[in-house]
This record gives sequence, C-alpha cells and structure tokens, in this order.
Amino acid sequence: MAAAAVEEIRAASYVGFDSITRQIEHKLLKRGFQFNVMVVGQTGLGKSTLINTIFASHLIDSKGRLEAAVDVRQTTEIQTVSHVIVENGVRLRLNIVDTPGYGDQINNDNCWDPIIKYIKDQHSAYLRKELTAQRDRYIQDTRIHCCLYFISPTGHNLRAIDVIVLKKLSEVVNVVPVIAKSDSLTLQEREAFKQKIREELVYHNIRLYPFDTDENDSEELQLNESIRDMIPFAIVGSERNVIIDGKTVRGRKNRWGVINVEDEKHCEFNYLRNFLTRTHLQDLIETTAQIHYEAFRSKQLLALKDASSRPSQNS
Ligand SMILES: Nc1nc2c(ncn2[C@@H]2O[C@H](COP(=O)(O)OP(=O)(O)OP(=O)(O)O)[C@@H](O)[C@H]2O)c(=O)[nH]1
Ligand SMILES: [Mg+2]
Repeated sequence: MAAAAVEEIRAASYVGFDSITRQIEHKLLKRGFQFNVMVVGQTGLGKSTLINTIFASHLIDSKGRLEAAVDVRQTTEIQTVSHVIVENGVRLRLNIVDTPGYGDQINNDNCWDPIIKYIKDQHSAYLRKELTAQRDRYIQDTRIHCCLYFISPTGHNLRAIDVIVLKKLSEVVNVVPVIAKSDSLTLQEREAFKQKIREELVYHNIRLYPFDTDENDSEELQLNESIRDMIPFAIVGSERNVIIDGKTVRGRKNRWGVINVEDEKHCEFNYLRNFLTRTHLQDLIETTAQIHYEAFRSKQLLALKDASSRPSQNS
C-alpha cells in the first residue's frame, strides 16, 4: 500500500486518546504535589540545622537568601515545618518533620518508639479516611515518604542503637542514611566511612530504599544502583549565610576557611537535594503508598476481619 494511503487510514481512525497524558497532567498540576520528609537521629547531629538549610536553599527572595528566623535549639517534640514551592507552574507542598534527638538518656531503650508511632499514626489516619463511606476524592497525605537517618561522623562503625533504629524504621518507611557534620572528616576518612557503613548495612541485613522491582526498566535499575553507591550522603548543614565571591550562600566559616554547603567539592548536600527533588521524588511517594502503606493496610484489614469472624464472647 502506498505510504500516503496508510497515512490517510491512520488519520481517519485517530480517536485522540493519546491526549490522556495531557489530561492527567492538567489534573495533577491543579491539585499539586505533597512530599513529606522526616529527620531522625541522635541529639546534636544537626537535624534541625539541615531543615533550615534545605528551606533556605529554596527560599530565595529578591534580596537574596533568607536568614533563618530563629536560632537552632534542641528539639523537644515532633514538629512539622512546611512550605509551598512553585516551579514552572508545578506546586509542591514540602513538609519536613523534625524529631527530638535521642541517645543522651542513661537508658535509651525504646527511644525510637514515639517516632515509629508517629509514622504508623499517619498510615492509620490515611486508612481511616480511605474507609469512610463518603471518602474524599483526594485524601490529604501526611504519610512520611522519606526518613533521613543521621549517622554520627565517628569514622568508625555504626552504633548499636543505629542498627536497631535503622532496622525498625526500614520496616515502615523509606530510609535514607546521611553522615551528619561531615566537615569533621577528611575526604579519605569520608570515603572509608561510607564504605564501612554500606558493608555494615549488608552485614546486619538492613534493606534500605531504593528497592528494585520487576517493573523497573534498565535505566531505573541503573539509577538505583548509582544511588546505592552514593549512600550514605555525607552532608553539612548551616543556619548562617556566608559570602563567597560576592554571592550569599549557606556555609560554615572556620578560622581556616569556609565551607559552602552547596558546593559538591565540599559535601554531598547537593546530591542529596537532587536525589530528593529531581530524581526520586515520585518514586519515594509511590514506594510509600505501594510498599509501606500497603503492608500496613493489609495487616490492619486482616486483623479487622479476624476480629469480626471470631464468635463474640457473650454468645
Ligand atoms: N560542624 C558542623 N556543625 C553542625 C552541622 N550541622 C549542625 N551543626 C551544629 O550542631 C549543633 C546542633 O545542631 P542541631 O541542628 O540543633 O542538632 P539536632 O540534631 O536538631 O539536635 P536535637 O534537636 O537535640 O536532636 C548546632 O550548634 C549546629 O550549629 C554541620 O554540618 N557541621
Ligand atoms: Mg533539633
């Protein structure tokens, strides 16, 4: 058949369903996106400072970078800071949940309980909304999509408490480990420590995000592999602005020099931010819904079914 004839038939049978991607995009753009991150780790490792750093790197006004409103103090309760970021018409509501650091009590048994409870409470709130007879078409999502776990920059091993908490967390949420205050390590120490941590995670059988699934294509598998090679991100946080080459940036000034947290030669803050917002944002949200929430949901529903099929005590 002549090419022109084929083209004619194709034009006549065109129904236009390929516009569905644009229709979906339009709807999603109108609704906006929700991304919830949590920071967990021992006290004083710079969790609250990092939150400030992340927000400062987004909150750029006409006068330059915004100064932090308050000085960082020890966090005593679970707190959420949120901000709406708009880029090219895409609206992202970013919630960061700050948790009190643990590890300075004489007895640290179960110090992770309130954190695990918080994560499960969000799942349970979502499930309750999903199960109401007249459920909302769009349920406000407070489930934690990513938990940044802060590791102390000792240069030696993971602590026993890290192993326990990482294990508990990885059962309920996507965990991404970071080496806190990595400015205290030399580049050589940093690489060795990262390697050591990766080995220990394998040794203790702690399976962290990203997970490979059958649905992943080769490009996604490769991306996951590159993230696994990079984890844990060695980061530096700062609540102060410094001026480098006439530009205001977040940094730390010492007597011997200045660290620019956004400079990839200085630390891996940029890599962490790219991972969170540019490459894995959607996958973190999807994995939370499809793996962690799904496991919670089926466990709850099975328990409910069990309870209702059991003969009641009175009869
Ligand atoms: N050298 C260095 N110091 C840091 C870094 N990040 C934070 N700090 C300092 O560490 C101290 C504690 O920081 P916070 O952010 O309050 O620590 P936190 O983890 O929130 O502590 P809790 O709220 O008790 O859990 C502050 O004096 C920060 O200035 C970093 O990357 N490098
Ligand atoms: Mg804090």
